[in-house]
Order: sequence, then C-alpha cells, then structure tokens
Amino acid sequence: MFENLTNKLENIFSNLKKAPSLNEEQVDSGLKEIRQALLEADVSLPFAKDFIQNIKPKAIGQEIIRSTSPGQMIVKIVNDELIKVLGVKNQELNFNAVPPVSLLLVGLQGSGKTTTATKLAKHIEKKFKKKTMLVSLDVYRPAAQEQLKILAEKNNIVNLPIVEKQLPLDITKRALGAANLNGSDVIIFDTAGRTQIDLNMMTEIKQIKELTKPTETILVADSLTGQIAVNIAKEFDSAVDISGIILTRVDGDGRGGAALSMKGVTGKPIKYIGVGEKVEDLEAFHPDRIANRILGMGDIVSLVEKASQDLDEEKIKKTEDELKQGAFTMNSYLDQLRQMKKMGGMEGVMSMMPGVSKVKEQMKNSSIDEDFLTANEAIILSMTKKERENPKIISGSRRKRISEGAGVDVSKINKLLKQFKMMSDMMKKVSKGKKIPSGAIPDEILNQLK
Ligand SMILES: Nc1nc2c(ncn2[C@@H]2O[C@H](COP(=O)(O)OP(=O)(O)O)[C@@H](O)[C@H]2O)c(=O)[nH]1
Ligand SMILES: [Mg+2]
Repeated sequence: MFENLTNKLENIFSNLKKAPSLNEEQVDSGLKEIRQALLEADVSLPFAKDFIQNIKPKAIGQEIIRSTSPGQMIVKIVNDELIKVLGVKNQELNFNAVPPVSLLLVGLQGSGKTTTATKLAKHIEKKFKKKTMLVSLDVYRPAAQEQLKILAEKNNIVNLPIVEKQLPLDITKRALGAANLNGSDVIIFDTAGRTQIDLNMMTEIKQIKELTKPTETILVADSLTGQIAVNIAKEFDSAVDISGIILTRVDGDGRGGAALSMKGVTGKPIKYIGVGEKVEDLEAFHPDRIANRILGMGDIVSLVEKASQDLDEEKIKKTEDELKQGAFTMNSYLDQLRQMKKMGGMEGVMSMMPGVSKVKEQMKNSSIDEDFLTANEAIILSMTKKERENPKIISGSRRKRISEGAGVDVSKINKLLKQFKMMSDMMKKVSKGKKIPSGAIPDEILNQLK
C-alpha cells in the first residue's frame, strides 16, 4: 500500500534536501510534484487540491526558508497533514450498548462483506473475548447465506441457522431473539449488497438499523475500485450514516490513495484493512503509522506487532524478559529467524522497514540470498546449549565443529556471529527506547546479509 507514493515523495525530497534553502518557487514546484504523486496514488483531485492548499502556507516562508534542513521540514509538514486527514489513532470498535451488541456490515456486492464478517467475528472473539454470532441477511444472491455458514463453521463461529425463504427483517428479529438465548455478546449482520447503489438497499439497511440499533454501521469497500469506492462511501454515508470503513483488498492496492480520500470525504474513520482472503488477513488501520509509511519513514511498530502476533505468548514474554536484561541470545535470534521466514522472508520484513522503496531497490541490486535464513537456522541448531546462550565462547575450533555440523563453510559462521552482534546491539538500542535510524538499510548490515 502507498508504495508508489512513497517512491515519488522520496525522490522529491531527496532533490529538495540538496538545496541549501528553499524559495517560494522551489516550494511551489515541490508541492506540484507532491500533488502529482497524490493523484498518481489515486487520491481524488479535489482532495489533492485541498491537501496542497493546506500545506502551502505552512511550507512557504519562515518555517522552511529559515530551517537548516528544508527537505525535512516539508516531510514533517506533509506528515502532520496526512495524519490530520487520516485521524491520529486507530479507532476501536464500539461495543457500547446493552448486549447483544449489533454490528452492521454494508456495501456493494463483491466488496468483501461476507469474508470481512468472518474475519471480524474471529478478531472480536480473539481480541475482545466476546462471543460472536454471524447472521447473513443476503437473501437475494443465491447461496450467499450458505457461504457465510460454511465460513463460520470452518472457523468455529456461531452462525444463525438458515431458514429458507425468510426475509431480512424477519431474520433480523430471529437473530436478536437467538442471541439472547445463546448468550452472544455481539451479532455481526452481513447485509445484502447490490451491484450498484439503489434505493431498496438503502431502505432495507435503514429498517435493519431501526431494529438492531447497531453500535457500528461499517461500510466494506474494495480499495481496488479507487475513486469509485470514494463515491460509494460518500453515498452510503449520506444515506445511512456509516460509523466507519473497512477497506478490503489492500493487499492488491499499490496506490492506496482511496484510503486518504475516503477519510477526507466522509470524515469517517477507516477501522480495519483487509489484506488477503484468509480469515486472519485483517489488520487494524493505524493512520499515524500509515502516514509514516507514505513518507518512507518506515513502520517499525507494525513490524513488531506482526511479529508478535505470530509468536506465541510465551515466546514473546521470554524475548521481552531477555531484552530487558540485555540478554539477547542465539535462541532468541533463532526464534527471530523463524519469525522472519513466517513473515515472508527478507522481503516481507524489509517492506515494513524504513525507506521502503529504497530498500526494495537495494534488494534488487544486491545478491541477498533468501536461503540465508535456512542456513543460519542450521548453524544455530548445530550449536550447543552453552554456545547459544553465550556466543562469545565460540572459538576457532568451535566454529569449525559447528560448520561441519551445519554443512556450511566457516565463513558463514563468522558472518552469522557478526550479524548476531549487530542484531543484539540494535535490540539493546530498541529496548532502551532509541529509534532505529530511518532511511535505507546501512550498507554494513546489507553486506552482512549477502
Ligand atoms: N485479496 C483479497 N481478497 C479479498 C479480500 N476480502 C475479500 N476478498 C475476496 O473477494 C471476494 C468477494 O468477497 P465476499 O466476501 O464474498 O464479498 P461480498 O459479496 O461483499 O459478501 C472473495 O473471493 C473474497 O475471498 C481481501 O482483503 N483481499
Ligand atoms: Mg456476501
């Protein structure tokens, strides 16, 4: 998401940074390029115009001209403005009502409602420990109710039994009764979409809202449809007053400008993003982090969260304890390597690191061996318990023994020990709350990965 925009802005800023000071003309041309980049990222024209207009007075004049690093100032201004538009924090779901709490998912056909309903149910059960029931109100599309039922069963979520030929409002009433009986805390209603916005759909949603008094009416929109999705959001919001948006298929959207415009146009928060077809492919939307990512400042927090999601609780605790004591061992490194593999190897991890696009370039131009994860795993597995806990004792003869055990050259052992040292220094910094430098990966680290 936002990769293209990141690329563009990075180029602009590296040019701007070269100038000793900025005059109005330079600011203008810089902002013109930002506007162009925004448009290329699929941000709507009125929104891009507004955005630039807000930035211009802040960029021209004292703030920029007197600043020693004008490029950085612009990054900061653009960043602040992006955050302002996107909203500062992730907006949690609202469960503030007497249970069973109703959540309505609305949107066009094919936008991802049914898939998202299941993802959301799973997420709510796991994160909020609330018993959740799924209810399909899609009586128009053949087998739509069946689709939700199958997904629910596969994921162990309660699904309201299907009664043939029952109409949406009757199903809704039955669902409310059933939830009271089976002790559900939350009901997720997967409403029927249409191929396009029409009056019947809106009327039906209003009636369901009337009955369920939902705490959330969430629009599910396909980010791949770009500006169309923005218009849809506008229309849904004015017709049924949505409380938030879930953007799906973000995994296939390299531009992501729709997210910016949607929030800008409706003022309603994007609460989650869908990043794949699987039930776990739902992520909380963090505007502040996304703004950082747009500007290529990286997304360390997301990276850490993703890693810890996959780690089991015990391991997290163990690693945290180790880090607190400043003890980063080969065992924790081994855990990390395995995490990295799970997260899609080096590229998966790097794409979340600072200077996204620069890193991708670097990766392309260098010969980083994806197999190094596997090789390093083998090396660590060939170490004794003592060696893993205290790598400092790994002398020449030990290195030879390990290399034979792992079936690799001794130079690979040396490299791994160097990497380990670097990682452990970095960990110490992170655990002391210091930031990892932004920008591209330093060459010294990159060389170690070759
Ligand atoms: N890649 C990707 N596919 C998705 C995502 N969300 C939904 N889909 C797919 O989009 C298609 C339509 O989804 P569905 O939930 O049936 O849409 P509905 O008609 O709104 O209920 C299905 O094939 C889903 O697997 C997502 O975040 N990423
Ligand atoms: Mg559906």
